[in-house]
Amino acid sequence: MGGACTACLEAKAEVCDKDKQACIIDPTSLWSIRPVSAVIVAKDPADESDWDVDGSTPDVVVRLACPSDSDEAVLGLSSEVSSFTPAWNDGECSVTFSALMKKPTNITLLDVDFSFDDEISSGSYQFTEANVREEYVNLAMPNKASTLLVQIKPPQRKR
Ligand SMILES: [Ca+2]
Ligand SMILES: [Ca+2]
Repeated sequence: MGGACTACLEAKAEVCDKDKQACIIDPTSLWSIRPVSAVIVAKDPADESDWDVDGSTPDVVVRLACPSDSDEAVLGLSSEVSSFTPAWNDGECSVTFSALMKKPTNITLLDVDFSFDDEISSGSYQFTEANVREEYVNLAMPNKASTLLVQIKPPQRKR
């Protein structure tokens, strides 16, 4: 017995659901949401002005609020990258698969300034199991200011 479960993917944190005789993603498995890269439009769509007064490239940070199994969100903050096509290696937040399926993840892109930061875009995304299986999701952020590629990083394998 258990033939259907022999193909469960350890790399995707799959476990066997014995009742369904199927592989499901372990609800307690810990994934990371990571900003990979973004494409920022040349001008702020709100008023067609440059992101910075001198017309220089925006100084982009990504703020993530991952859902958790409690009411408290888990935050991630990327480093600042000055580019219309910024890319990051940090800024991830961790989330259990069950929390990720139940609640949306909040994402904010900011242009860092001396006084008040410009909000480039901010949105709330309910990721799906299909997103998790595909691992990379390209999000069209609200107000058409940007697109953001995020990675839903599989759990590190225990050794
Ligand atoms: Ca600015
Ligand atoms: Ca700036």
